[in-house]
Amino acid sequence: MITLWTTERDYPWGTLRSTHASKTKVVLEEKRLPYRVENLPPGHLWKKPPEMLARHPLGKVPYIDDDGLVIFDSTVINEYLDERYGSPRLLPANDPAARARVRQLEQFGDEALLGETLPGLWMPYWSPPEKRDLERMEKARERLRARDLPYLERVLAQAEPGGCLGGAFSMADVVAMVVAMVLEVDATALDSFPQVSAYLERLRQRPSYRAISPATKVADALQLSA
Ligand SMILES: N[C@@H](CCC(=O)N[C@@H](CS)C(=O)NCC(=O)O)C(=O)O
Repeated sequence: MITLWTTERDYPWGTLRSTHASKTKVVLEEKRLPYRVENLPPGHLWKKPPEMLARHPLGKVPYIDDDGLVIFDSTVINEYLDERYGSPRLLPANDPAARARVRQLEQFGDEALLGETLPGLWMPYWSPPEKRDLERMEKARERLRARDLPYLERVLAQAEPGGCLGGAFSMADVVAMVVAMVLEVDATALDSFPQVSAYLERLRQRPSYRAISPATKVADALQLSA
């Protein structure tokens, strides 16, 4: 059985989850792999206790243990799961150009959105409303509107109508699902980005989204994975 270490917590405004670990949850769900969740308190991400550092040298989440094999970093874990457990494949297996395209979109989501833009919007939700840095949150929304969403809108304009980012559902859509999660909590206005808005809504309809949805409480998500 695979164990996934993550951080999740219920709040009155929705259940919040580690964005990077949510990527791995989506892959586990899409591949219908049985897994159990070790839910670390959010403070562990700063304190970095020895048991975390023993499995991840940077003391970050996610990391997994697959029958004694410990792997860290969401992208590495997800590619491992894809290769180790096969169908449905989330990276095109036989076409290097198609694989590069999906990896490129995944990398954009990882670096630009999960790494740069979204923390400014997402981290404040882990605090009560009166303690949130509203200026920081608005700056993140501005960057979304100025850089990240226009790019996704262009990619979607060239994709199959009503479909995914790179043809069939892939690792590129996995990271976009995490974006869907953050923007759902924030109720970010997407009026200027109709393709992105409809696409994120389609992703929220996938059964795998239930495992990371802000509407799914921590305890209920544990039952999904059992
Ligand atoms: N590249 C890593 C990034 C993981 C990451 O930054 N995780 C956040 C939680 S979403 C974390 O553990 N932050 C604590 C820290 O940066 O020290 C991955 O893809 O797994």
